[in-house]
Amino acid sequence: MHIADVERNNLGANGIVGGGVPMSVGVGLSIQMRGTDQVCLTIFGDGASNTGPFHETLNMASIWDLPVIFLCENNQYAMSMPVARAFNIEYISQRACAYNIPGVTVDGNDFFAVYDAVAAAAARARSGNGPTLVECLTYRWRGHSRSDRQLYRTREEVKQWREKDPILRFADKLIAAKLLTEEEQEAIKDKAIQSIEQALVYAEASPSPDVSTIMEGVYAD
Ligand SMILES: Cc1ncc(C[n+]2csc(CCOP(=O)(O)OP(=O)(O)O)c2C)c(N)n1
Ligand SMILES: [Mg+2]
Repeated sequence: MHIADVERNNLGANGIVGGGVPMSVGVGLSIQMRGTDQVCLTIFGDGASNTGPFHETLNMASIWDLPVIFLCENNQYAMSMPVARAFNIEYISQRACAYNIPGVTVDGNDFFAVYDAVAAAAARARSGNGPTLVECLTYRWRGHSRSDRQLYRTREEVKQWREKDPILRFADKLIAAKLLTEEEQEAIKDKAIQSIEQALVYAEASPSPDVSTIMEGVYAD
């Protein structure tokens, strides 16, 4: 969960649901003040969009026309809470109207639909017109955690969504457009599996960090 790679402009995920969203106002303001053509993309869940910081952030990004894209990964559940019980609106993107910014909902399992929506939001941000809320409809295939017995949903529901696998749909389109062969697809898959296996071997062979480093990177006000 807590991956970050500042050198590649990935400022990190946050263990506090909704906690990462407000960072986008700081990043957006920084981009605006420095006058670069960067855009901040902040990704959060359906559950996060029911937290207070989500609303405060959209409001502030809107009044200052910040170059931010709010991307809500609506995977239908916040732990065991289905969106149908947590929202009284059809689409989370409808909330954008409260902040006078565009809000769109796309098939989050369709690579091209997501690409187009994010590209349009990035173009708008770069032209100084401010943020966009993009809601991507998708699904969480597995339980929230290993101890999740998933009693709140049916196997049939999971099966139906597994059939909409975004990676396979993307590959099918590339193959149909003759941009990819089935052999190349297999080779990409093998390479990915190999790199994961190598990472596992590397991690298991690496020494545990020294106890003296336990407080590194930890701070409190
Ligand atoms: C402020 C806060 N409340 C509760 C939790 C416990 N919690 C961890 S994940 C989660 C659900 C998050 O749902 P969503 O935003 O939809 O993200 P998803 O897990 O579906 O990616 C909750 C309630 C937390 N980490 N932080
Ligand atoms: Mg969710």
